[in-house]
Amino acid sequence: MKITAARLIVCSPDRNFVTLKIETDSGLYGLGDATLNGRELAVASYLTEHVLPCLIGRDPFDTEDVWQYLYRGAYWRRGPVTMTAIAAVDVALWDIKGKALNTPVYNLLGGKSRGGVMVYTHANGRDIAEAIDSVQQHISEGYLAVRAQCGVPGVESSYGVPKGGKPYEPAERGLPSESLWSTEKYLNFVPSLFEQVRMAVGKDVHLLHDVHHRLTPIEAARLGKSLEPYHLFWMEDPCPAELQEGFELIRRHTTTPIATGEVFNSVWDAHDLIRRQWIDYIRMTIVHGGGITHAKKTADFAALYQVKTGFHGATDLSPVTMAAALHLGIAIHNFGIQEHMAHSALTDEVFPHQYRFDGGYMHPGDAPGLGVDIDEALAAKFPYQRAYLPIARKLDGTLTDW
Ligand code: CS2
Ligand code: MG
Repeated sequence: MKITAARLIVCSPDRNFVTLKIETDSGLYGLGDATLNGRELAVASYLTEHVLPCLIGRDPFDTEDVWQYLYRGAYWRRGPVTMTAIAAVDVALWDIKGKALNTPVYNLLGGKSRGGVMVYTHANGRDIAEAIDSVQQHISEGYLAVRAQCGVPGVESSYGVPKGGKPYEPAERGLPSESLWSTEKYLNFVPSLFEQVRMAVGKDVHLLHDVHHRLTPIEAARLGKSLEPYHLFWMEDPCPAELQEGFELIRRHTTTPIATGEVFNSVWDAHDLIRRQWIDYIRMTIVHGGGITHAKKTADFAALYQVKTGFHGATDLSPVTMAAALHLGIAIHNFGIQEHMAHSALTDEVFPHQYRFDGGYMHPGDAPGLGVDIDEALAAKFPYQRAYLPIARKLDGTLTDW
């Protein structure tokens, strides 16, 4: 089998997506997600100008060699744009491979290790009462695990809390918005949030929280200690992770489990975090982490150190990534949990898929390949619109991590 064509479908059904379609001389095609929130066209250009011409004539079954060709052959290595581009090619080739062998991709990754993939979803509120209502709403939908985010009294806007009652969507059209942040107010507030949420939902529901890179290691240690009575499933992205050894300081002070890595794009970003067991869950996901090929290698490396997966799964990762993550998640032994921030109905219409939610778990479905498609005619009705993630400043104006 040979690759005969490779092209991008850039669309914006409620938010921007970049999708790679690779076609073959057998008539089979595969899809890959190339979406990098706020930098979508950088990846589109990298693929169109520098990658796709090199694919024509190659055998789509050669996923390992194509991956190495795109990784080592570029000379310049790693980074979110490069690794998202490589991921899109890799996932499309796995999709083709599954279709050609008439089997779901999970059967090529070890088969099913579990009946379904436990997922968590996002709950939020402008205040604690609203946040509790949102958590309880998702529990009533069948979720066994819920992330809780809340407005912080005295802080203009907090990460993860939508404005104007709309569903939370981090990227905003137009130029980057600016929000103010107060670590002190946040650290003084969050323990009361989880004291009241835990009291409202009882001990069995898995509760998660995303700090979103905003603390120093000692501040994260303080937060982790203060949350121990509420036994969170994890405290996510407690601080920026360029300084991997900063997590050792957090680890020294608290037993609250730690997850990080959604902004990572190769195993090297997490090498020390994993082998020192400074984290409990690795979040680097398929679309930004080099595809199924590299995500599986990273998961297998993490398994050696008792670190589980907790892949990123926000709405800015397309249903193609959701499908791929579920195929990998149902197969690997050290699966932890999968984020599932449900896409909009329009997005689901553009990307018809087999995966389904049932009683707190998701299943990728048994269609050959990934079990996801794209309705190109419908996608064409929603052209790309530049959008940015917000930026954040401290109360004194200092730029900080959003
Ligand atoms: C968040 C994301 O889902 C998460 O854990 O960190 O919403 C993140 O802010 C966006 O994916 C960034 O594009
Ligand atoms: Mg996050």
